[in-house]
Amino acid sequence: MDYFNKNLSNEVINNGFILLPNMLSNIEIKTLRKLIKNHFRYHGVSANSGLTQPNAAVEIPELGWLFYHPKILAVMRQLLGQEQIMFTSHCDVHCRTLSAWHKDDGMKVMEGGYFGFPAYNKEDCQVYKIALYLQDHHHNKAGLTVRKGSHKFSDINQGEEVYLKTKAGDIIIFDVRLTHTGQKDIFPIEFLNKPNSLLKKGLNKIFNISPQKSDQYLKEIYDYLFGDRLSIFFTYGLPNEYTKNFAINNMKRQLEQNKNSHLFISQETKKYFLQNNVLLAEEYFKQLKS
Ligand SMILES: O=C(O)CCC(=O)C(=O)O
Ligand SMILES: [Fe+2]
Repeated sequence: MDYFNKNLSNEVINNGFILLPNMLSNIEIKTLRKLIKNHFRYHGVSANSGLTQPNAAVEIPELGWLFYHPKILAVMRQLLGQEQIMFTSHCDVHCRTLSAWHKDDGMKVMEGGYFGFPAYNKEDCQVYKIALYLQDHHHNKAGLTVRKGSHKFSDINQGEEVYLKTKAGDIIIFDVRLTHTGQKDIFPIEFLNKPNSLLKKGLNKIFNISPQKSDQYLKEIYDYLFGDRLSIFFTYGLPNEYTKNFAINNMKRQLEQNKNSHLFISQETKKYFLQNNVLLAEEYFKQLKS
């Protein structure tokens, strides 16, 4: 099934990422927005000036269909070059969060990162994350910016910066070792950054409002005017030791953030994964049981 992009694997192996337009329909995006907004009314953990739900494949069972969506599975199989692929159970959902340059290989989270060691030059290390933004980002800088080719080295300052102009329904697939960032500035529109910093200085001088407090107010105003910035990140890989280690160690991080021990996806989602011939890294999570 080659209907996406003939050079998919080459592009991801060389650059570390690819943008695939129109993977989800408007109705699917609308359904996801509703589900996630509702979820964050009562759940989620505070992170990066917004809310995050780590381990969302377990914590939000209604998301199940997204992980075995036929288009997503087909593109992952094409990328990995084989029928057998593994779902890692990693899924973070974000609402109104800000970000900074980082990699998702866990090197800043635990000793040796999720792979157990720096795996930047390992060819069999093929663990790929899907980024799905639930609104357009082609007219602002609140989507994903990546450093091209940076999955091959540890220095997060290395690699040409590329902003990915996504529309709701597009996906980005990227190597978890790739350096990337989401929205860095409260106003993700370049020409507003200068007036914003002048405004903050003024508020500080006249009303003695700290830059942190005014950042918080300004962000609330921006979010109110432009709507909640929602995104879903989830990860698959080749069924091998790299993917298993990534899944186990990343699950430790997710549980720590959630302060619980909810390890397994629902029976219903598991059934559909198995029907779709997807291997589950959760088979190796028994060792995480406390
Ligand atoms: O906030 C974003 O858009 C990026 C999030 C991200 O990089 C992550 O969840 O690892
Ligand atoms: Fe990330």
